[in-house]
Amino acid sequence: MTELPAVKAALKSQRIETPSWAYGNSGTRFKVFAQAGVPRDPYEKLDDAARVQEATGVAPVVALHIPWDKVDDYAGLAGYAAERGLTLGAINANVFQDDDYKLGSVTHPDPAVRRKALDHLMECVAIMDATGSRDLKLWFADGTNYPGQDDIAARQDRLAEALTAVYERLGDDQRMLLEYKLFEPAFYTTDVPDWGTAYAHCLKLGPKAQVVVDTGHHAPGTNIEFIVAFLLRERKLGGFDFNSRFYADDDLMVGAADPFQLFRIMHEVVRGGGLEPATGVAFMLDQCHNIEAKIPAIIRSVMNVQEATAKALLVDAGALAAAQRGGDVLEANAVLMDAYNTDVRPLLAEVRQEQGLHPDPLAAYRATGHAERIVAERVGGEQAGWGA
Ligand code: AOS
Ligand code: ZN
Ligand code: ZN
Repeated sequence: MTELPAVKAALKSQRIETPSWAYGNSGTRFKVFAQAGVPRDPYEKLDDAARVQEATGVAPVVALHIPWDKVDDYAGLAGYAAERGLTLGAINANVFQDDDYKLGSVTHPDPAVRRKALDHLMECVAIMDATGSRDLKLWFADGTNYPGQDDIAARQDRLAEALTAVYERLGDDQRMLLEYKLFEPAFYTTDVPDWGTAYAHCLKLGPKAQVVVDTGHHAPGTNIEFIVAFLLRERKLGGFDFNSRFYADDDLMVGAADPFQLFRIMHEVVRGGGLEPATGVAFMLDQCHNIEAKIPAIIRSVMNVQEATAKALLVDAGALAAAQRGGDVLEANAVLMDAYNTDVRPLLAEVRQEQGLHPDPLAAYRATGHAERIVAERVGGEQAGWGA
């Protein structure tokens, strides 16, 4: 059993990255229901992110999305973030919304389109230089809808060529995080469909190329915690895009659909040393809050990750290892379930109070009146790109 002081220390030092696009009007695939008071620009997104950090104490990093967060002065945006106790996190490239990308971006059959996509990726690295971001997050919607549409292997060659060019552009302290997704928007093949494809490309590229596990990007029933354990062991787990799914890439609040799966994932993270900052695992949210209030939904998501982490930290590693070594199936399972069935809300309330925070982040946020103020002040919130 991890001693309580160590559990508390780990919970206090955990960092969860929130996505800029979750603060704006966004949805996954269909109608985006605009909400009053949403940010009108990246600066107001940071104002809202500061409220999440103020309430939770573990969400000081905000991921950006280009072009949705395009500004003239990225260093200035980083300064604006710093004034609010925030830092800018991963830069998310977007090569999935231009008409030119109908047949793909970096894997497109037309070299001119591939060049356009690569130029965008290089622009994102330049933005990382300005913001001081460590991570470039790459998700490719690239794929095909029909057998015969394009050469599957040739598309892998094109992908490798682009990834290699970006990898060579990265600074010593920068990384590229390659995200996979089983399907959507392509329906027959996706050029980076699974963890194996992402892993193979990252292995060839080198240590600065890592895999992102988006929890909504697998076939139903996939054992995600196995993927996490494997990638951690290979030191190729760059991070997570946390969200929940019932059927596809639903981008719902992480932990809302299957808190047991989130616990099992965090158990492998804890066991594999993934909570140690040195392993560089980024715990990012990647969610869209289409029908629910955005800031409270992000706060709830952060709390859900904290609860799963706390439970994972409470696993009696010694007893578990002994039961496993002894082949005691029921005891080993019982050790894990004991931790999962522990109500960790009192522990987290205590941790927050020790951090000088309100024990209930949602109550703390509600008391600020921020939700009411932004509706009054922000008329005409921007329509974000994703799912708009
Ligand atoms: C898309 O489905 C992926 O989850 C992306 O990671 C994410 O939605 C995108 O990065 C936002 O631009
Ligand atoms: Zn994602
Ligand atoms: Zn996704």
